Amino acid sequence: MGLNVVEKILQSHLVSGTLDGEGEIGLRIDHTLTQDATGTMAYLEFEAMGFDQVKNELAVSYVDHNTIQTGPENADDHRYLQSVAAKYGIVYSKPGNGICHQLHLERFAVPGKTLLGSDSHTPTAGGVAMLAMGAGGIDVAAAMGGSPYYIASPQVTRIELSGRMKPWVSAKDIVLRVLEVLSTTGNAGTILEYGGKALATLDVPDRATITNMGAECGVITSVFPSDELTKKFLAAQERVDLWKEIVADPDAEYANTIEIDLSELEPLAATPHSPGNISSVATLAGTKVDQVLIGSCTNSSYRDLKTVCKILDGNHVDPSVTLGIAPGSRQVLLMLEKEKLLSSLISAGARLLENACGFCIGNSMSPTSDAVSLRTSNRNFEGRSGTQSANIYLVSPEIAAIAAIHGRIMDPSLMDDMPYNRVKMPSKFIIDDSMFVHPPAKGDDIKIVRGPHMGAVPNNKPLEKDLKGVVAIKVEDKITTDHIMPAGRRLKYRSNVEAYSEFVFENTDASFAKRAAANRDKGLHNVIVAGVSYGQGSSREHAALCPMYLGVKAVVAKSIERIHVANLINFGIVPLLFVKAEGYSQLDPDDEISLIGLRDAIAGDGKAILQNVTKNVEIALKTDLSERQKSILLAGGLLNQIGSAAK
Ligand code: MIC
Ligand code: SF4
Repeated sequence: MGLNVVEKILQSHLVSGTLDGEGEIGLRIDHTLTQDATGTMAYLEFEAMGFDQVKNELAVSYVDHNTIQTGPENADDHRYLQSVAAKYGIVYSKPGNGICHQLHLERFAVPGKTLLGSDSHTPTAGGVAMLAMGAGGIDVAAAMGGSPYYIASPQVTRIELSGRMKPWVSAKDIVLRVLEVLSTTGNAGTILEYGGKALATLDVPDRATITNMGAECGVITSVFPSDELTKKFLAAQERVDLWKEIVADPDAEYANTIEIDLSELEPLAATPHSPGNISSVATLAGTKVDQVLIGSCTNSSYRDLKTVCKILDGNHVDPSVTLGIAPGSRQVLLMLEKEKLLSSLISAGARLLENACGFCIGNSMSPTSDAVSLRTSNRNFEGRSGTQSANIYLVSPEIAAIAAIHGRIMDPSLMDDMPYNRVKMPSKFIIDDSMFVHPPAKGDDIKIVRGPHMGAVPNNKPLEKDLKGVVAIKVEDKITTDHIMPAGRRLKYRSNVEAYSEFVFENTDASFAKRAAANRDKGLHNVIVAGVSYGQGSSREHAALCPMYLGVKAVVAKSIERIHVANLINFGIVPLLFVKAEGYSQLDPDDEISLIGLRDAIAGDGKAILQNVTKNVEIALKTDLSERQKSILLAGGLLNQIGSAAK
């Protein structure tokens, strides 16, 4: 039987398990990436594990999230990251260089290799046939120390693309269509592999938009084949020597196939408050817009911004709209500058923003109360923008730029006066790697510089025999890591778990952190009760680490998303699922609960009975853990386990 692209890459990196879609597989990791918001903790963990050098082929530490620098915390963290990078053999990308995923695609991504990143949009590099996965920082730290990364032996779904996109339809609409089909839940063990005749119409930057936002489906990753267009992209980046062809064998098999005819696609939008709420732009036409923000790792490439420049050229932003534009990298900026395109943005009245995450993570450009904000980014979770009452719509750069001019969402198919020019990828990009700082050959003498606001990685105890405590909070379906651990103005506490923990569930239940800490101090175990798809979205391990610090010992949910399950296990929090969905309605906040023999249940078959002492009912729970996961949980987390092995 022939192999598909995913199987080819997996097979050449397999260190344990089999590709039969059952159980867990271990993969050798070639590249790692971190960004500053997750990186500080990842490197503290790397240090705590006791390694003296990174062991994987290439490790890059990007600074792109916390570049606001109101107060010294962010800058101190950047200095820590730079010193750690020099000491342990890591390439450091300075703030101002660009967004990690855009930069890794441009300058480092290699077809056929594996990449593990402490950011959920790491799959962006799948645009050049890299098997690129997001993970919690501690998993990335372990991979830098040479450990394999473990995923469920995946189901590969083929997305068969045919036809050609109409004017005003672009890559964002393809991935929005995929989200419409797959939704944001229930895809945890899946990898998406793109194929079909229409691949010839999609350059690497288009492909990277698609693999980037595929993360919103909750899949392991998304991958395109490596073909002639991949070669063209690598040649334009002066890296053609790294190209090799990786295509599916003609008789390759897939668990599922989804067909998308690009010629039938219309411009689409994700409406508030989920990337999975898809509507056509035509049905939203006329909606008044207050803010338009173009950028983020999904849509900030040269292609995207040149498209915007062309639309804005000779036009002006509507007086009632704020338009902000954040290029993805210095390369993008340099290209626009060389082609004298920046003036079209300035003349149109756009605000030029730093080439960083910025608005996307809600640490700048929060819109007005109740605003409608149109963005080209990938997440529109409630409150993520920094304005709880705002309504965020996710669209392509084309749709965003037109709306900025008109002050409302426009259906471009009804606009005869605006010609559509599809921007082509250049045959050569401007290369300037001067903001990557390479480590010295030996970092022994380098001193790590720690800012006064940094904390230590908190310890956890091995899993106790019984769980006895309270339901500390009960939440609904689709609770994202942005709900659990807000970013935005709280981002600057990322390197201090004690300080950051005060904001757990801040926008859902402001008294949670205080109550949980009080329970912990009384010796009670805290339990989080949740609905479907708990822990969607970001890879931020703080959404497990900070609850652990507050004494959370278990999450009991209808379902939990992939990266978050791994993060919970890594910090010794037991992920438990209701055997019957009605178990959810038998638990309320503050109920006294106990789970006698939890440790034995985890070591055994994962079946457990939770006693709701307050209501006098028994609720059946289960977990489905590999032997590896069981031993991490029993040890009280990965740090306890690897730390003792590395020393
Ligand atoms: C995000 O888009 O939510 C982030 C911020 O990039 C996160 C990482 C983080 O929380 O630092 C992600 O996607 O993993
Ligand atoms: Fe940065 Fe936004 Fe991309 Fe996350 S989704 S890496 S915050 S640009």
